Amino acid sequence: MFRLYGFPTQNSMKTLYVLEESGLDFEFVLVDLEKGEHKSDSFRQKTPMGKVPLLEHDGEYLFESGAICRYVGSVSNSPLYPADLLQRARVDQWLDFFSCHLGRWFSTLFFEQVIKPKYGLGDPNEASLEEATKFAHQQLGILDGLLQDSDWLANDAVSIADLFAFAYVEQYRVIEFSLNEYPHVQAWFDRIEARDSIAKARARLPK
Ligand SMILES: N[C@@H](CCC(=O)N[C@@H](CS)C(=O)NCC(=O)O)C(=O)O
Repeated sequence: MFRLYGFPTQNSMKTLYVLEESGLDFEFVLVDLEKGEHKSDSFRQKTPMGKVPLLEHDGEYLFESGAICRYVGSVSNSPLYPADLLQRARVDQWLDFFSCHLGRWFSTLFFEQVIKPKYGLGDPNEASLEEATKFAHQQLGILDGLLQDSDWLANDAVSIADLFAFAYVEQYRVIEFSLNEYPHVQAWFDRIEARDSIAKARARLPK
């Protein structure tokens, strides 16, 4: 039995998309961060840091979105996370790249432009915005070149890396960011968004 505890922001969305695409049977449990549900004793007993996403599998708990995506790909024996070690490492390299670099810049922009004003956390930090914008454009330019020759990030096949990265990049819609300069990134994004798993995952979220 798989149960995913999450909230509709990028870290949970990565895992929700991967679970849905893997075809595993699972339940989605909303942990409403706005109501502080992640701070409850019952949630803290499941996960020490009190963060989402959290995966429950047969009474065991796993936190960290990257670890959850890799685990789901492994236990489902899915081609989304290839068994071949080099191919698997090529998927891993994109997970790590998005966590440490391009996804991080999108998350910074989201935090500064959406989260801070929404929750009264102060003015956007201009230096952070400038740094994130500069590196996001630099890295998107390189990614656009790579996606000119391939439909997917790794091994010429859709993988957990594409779904993971998609959850970061989709934040462009709510921040002041355009993908117009990156037609191959936009085409890759549209290709993922057209998959049934994305619609099914989104349908599990509260309206
Ligand atoms: N590195 C973690 C980040 C998890 C995380 O920061 N989750 C946020 C929501 S996107 C959270 O639970 N925030 C509530 C809190 O930190 O109190 C992952 O990738 O899973």
